[in-house]
Amino acid sequence: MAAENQAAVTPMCKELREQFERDGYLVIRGALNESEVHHYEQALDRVYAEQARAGRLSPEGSMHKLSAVASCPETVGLIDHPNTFPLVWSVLGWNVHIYHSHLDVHPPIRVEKPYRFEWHQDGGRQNRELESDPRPRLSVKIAYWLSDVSETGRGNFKVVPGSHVRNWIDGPPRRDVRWPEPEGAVEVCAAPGDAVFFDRRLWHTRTDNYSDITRKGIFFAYSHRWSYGRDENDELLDSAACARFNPVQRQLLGARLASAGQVPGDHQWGHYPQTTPLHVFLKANDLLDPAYPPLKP
Ligand SMILES: O=C(O)CCC(=O)C(=O)O
Repeated sequence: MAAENQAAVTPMCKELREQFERDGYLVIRGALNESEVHHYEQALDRVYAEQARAGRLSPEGSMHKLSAVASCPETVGLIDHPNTFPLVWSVLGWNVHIYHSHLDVHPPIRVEKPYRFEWHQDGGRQNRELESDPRPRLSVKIAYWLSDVSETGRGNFKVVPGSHVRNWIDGPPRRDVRWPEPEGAVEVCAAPGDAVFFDRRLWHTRTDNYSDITRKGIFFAYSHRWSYGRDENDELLDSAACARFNPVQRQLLGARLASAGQVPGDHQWGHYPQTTPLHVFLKANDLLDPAYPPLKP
């Protein structure tokens, strides 16, 4: 699936940008076709079976495995998928990487779980350590759905539309204290192959899956290369598999791009656009945009 220069040449259109700025998320219907869904689902099932054999599932049998491509190299084609990746560079620009990713499998829950308030914005301490209101976006995330969450109650992703510009939502004094759902919260419904693209500041939560369908999804969070990655890809980047990835994919996975005599940190900071594969690709396709600072030539 990892075709050379897979990144597509269609930037986010004005209407989608307005919708994204208003709601904090977009649903991309049919981002993956049927055979892609099959391919990625099989790969995810393989990792799930390995984790099950190794006794690494949660008590209720779920998997939340970090570093998606390192854990499952077959998923590499998702990271610069032509139907979704243009949304990432349209918003964040070319100096990006994947800082956090996960493979998720959530089988039906048979015994009711204790209540826990799980609403959050992504980024952990970013939400304490940044002082502005609203806090800056910093990252965006794509969720690919491989199971059918087209009806509510199947462990759907739940969001408060428009909440990405609010630093705070009302919540309980402790996470185990039952609390009303935030006003306006909706479960996002998606068919297999749909993707959800969201701003990390969007208040969101996973819901418990009490349906009969195992919930399966793969998540990739993108941020700028000057922010520290949470994924662990060192072994992957040294592996034979990585040699088959295209240059943009290697950039996204955190490959060292500095050449002899260059300070690696300077490269991460974006000092060398001419050897940053996504910049090279966007420039070659005339996709740099003087009107949008992250994409200024
Ligand atoms: O799994 C979900 O539906 C939500 C995932 C989530 O909370 C996250 O990606 O930060």
